[in-house]
Amino acid sequence: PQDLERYLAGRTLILLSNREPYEHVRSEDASAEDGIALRRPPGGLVSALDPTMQRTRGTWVAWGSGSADRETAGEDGRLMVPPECPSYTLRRVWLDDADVEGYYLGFANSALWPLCHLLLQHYETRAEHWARYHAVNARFADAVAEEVARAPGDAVVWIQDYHFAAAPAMVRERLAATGQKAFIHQFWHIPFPPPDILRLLPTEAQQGVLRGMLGNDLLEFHTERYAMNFMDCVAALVPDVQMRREHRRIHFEGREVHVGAFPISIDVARYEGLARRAEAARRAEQLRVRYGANGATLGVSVDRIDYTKGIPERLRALDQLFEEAPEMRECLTFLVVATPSRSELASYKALEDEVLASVAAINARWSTPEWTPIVLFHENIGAEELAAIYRAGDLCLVSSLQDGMNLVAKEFVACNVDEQGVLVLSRLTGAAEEIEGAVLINPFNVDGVVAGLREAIAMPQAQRRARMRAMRARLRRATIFDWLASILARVDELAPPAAEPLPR
Ligand code: ADQ
Repeated sequence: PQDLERYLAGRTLILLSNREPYEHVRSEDASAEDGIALRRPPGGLVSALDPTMQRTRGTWVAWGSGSADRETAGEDGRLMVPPECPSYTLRRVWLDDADVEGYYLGFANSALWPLCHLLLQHYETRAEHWARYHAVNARFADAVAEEVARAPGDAVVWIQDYHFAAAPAMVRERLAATGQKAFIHQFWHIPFPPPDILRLLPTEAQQGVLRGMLGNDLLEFHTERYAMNFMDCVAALVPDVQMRREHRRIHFEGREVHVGAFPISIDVARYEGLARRAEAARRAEQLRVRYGANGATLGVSVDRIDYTKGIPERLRALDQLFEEAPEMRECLTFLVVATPSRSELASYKALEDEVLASVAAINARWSTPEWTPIVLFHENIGAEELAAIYRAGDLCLVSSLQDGMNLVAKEFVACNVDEQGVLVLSRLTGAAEEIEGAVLINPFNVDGVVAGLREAIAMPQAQRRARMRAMRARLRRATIFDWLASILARVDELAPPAAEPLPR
C-alpha cells in the first residue's frame, strides 16, 4: 500500500464519514485509563484508510458519540490519533438525540436506505427527518470547510456514503464563500436506484439529494449500473444539465461532475492470513466435527440482521429443502451468524424476532436426536473466529435482496484456503457482477435457491476446487488497496496539479 501516497503528494486528505476510526467508550476494564477505553470499529474501510491517513497526516471528520468521546477531544472536537503514534487529526462533530433520530435513524436509514435497496415496503418519509438530515449535513460541511482552511497544501475532500448526500454541495458553497478550493469526491457504498424510485422522495428531499451529490467533482459507485442509475435520475429529475453518458460526465452549473464504477474489496492478505493460522485450522476442524460430522455438508452465512440481506428468505429455502429432499436431513447443517443491527428501528427489531422465531420453528420441525439443522450465532464475532467459520464452510450462502457489493462473499473466498467451498451468491449484489465461479441465485425465487443449494452440495470436488481457485486468483488482484489506489489515481488525474509536494 506504500505507493498510495504518491497520488496525494502535495495534497491533504480531508475525510468525512459517519462512523469514526477511533472511538472512546466507558469501560470497567482494568487496562482502561480513567475508565475510558479506545475502540477501533471493525471494518475494511477504516483498516484501508487509517494507514494512508497516518502517512499523509490528513483530517478525518466523523460523528463523535458518547460522553467518553467528548472528554477525550479538545473544546473544538479535535484530537490526534492513533493514541500510540499521533499522526493525523480526528475531528468529532457532536449530535444530540433529535439529530440522531432525524438524520441517522430517520432520513438516512428509513428513507434513503430502503429506497436505494428498492425495498419500498420499508420506506418512510417525514418532513422533520429531511430537515434534520439537511441541518446535520450542514454542520458536517462547516467542520469540513474549517479543516480545509487549516490544511497545508491543496485539499482533497473525500465524503463517504449515503449519510451525506447533501453535504458535497454544502462544502462547495462554503469553500467558494471563503475563496478556498478543494477537489470534492464521494464514495456511495449502497446501490443507487433508478428515477422511478427516487421520485418517491418528496420534491425538496429528492432535489436536495441529487443537487447535493452534484456538488462533487467525482462520484464513485460500486458498479456501472448504479452509476448509470444516478445519471438517469439526474437526467430525469434535474433541469438544466447536459451529460455525456459515454464519458460518464455531467455538466452542471458550469462544472464537470465525473461518475465512475470502483468496486470495493477487502484486505485479502489479512483474511487469508487469519484463516491460515494453525489456531484457525484447529477451530475449523472443531466446527466441522461438531456440526458437519459424518460427511455432512456445513453451510455458513454471516450478516447484520437487516431486511436487505434476505435472511427470512434464506431460512424459507432451507425449510423447503428439508421438506422436499428427505435425504438432505442430517446431511446439511447451517451455521447462521447474524448480528443485531439498528435495533432502535422497529422494523429491525421485528426482523430480529422473526429470524429467531423461524430458526426455532425449523429446528423444532426437523431436528433429530443427533442433528440440529440450524445453529444460530446471534452475536458479533471477532475476525479470528469469523475466519475459522469461513474456512470450515463447505458452502456460503449470500441471499441479499439487494446489496451494494457484499463483502461477506469476498471474505469467504479469501478464507477458503482449503479450496473446497462453494459460494452461493445472490445475483442482486454488486459482488455477483464481479465474481465468476459462484452459483448464482435469486433470493425472491425460493425454488431457485433450493435448486442452487442442491447444485452446490452435489458439486464434484474437482469442480469446486477449480472454481474456488479462479475466484481466489481474481480476488488477490482486486483488494481494498487496489480499490483505494484506483480512486486516488482517478482523483490525481482529475484534480488540478498540486502546487508542490508537502513535507510529511
Ligand atoms: P454492509 O451492509 O454492512 O455494508 P457487507 O458488505 O456484507 O454489508 O459488510 C458487512 C461486514 O460486517 C463484513 O465485513 C462482515 O464480516 C461483517 N459482519 C457481518 N456480520 C457480522 C457478525 N455477526 N460478526 C462479525 N462481523 C460481521 C455496506 C453495503 C455493502 C458494501 C459495504 C462496503 O451495504 O453492500 O459491500 O458497505 O461498501
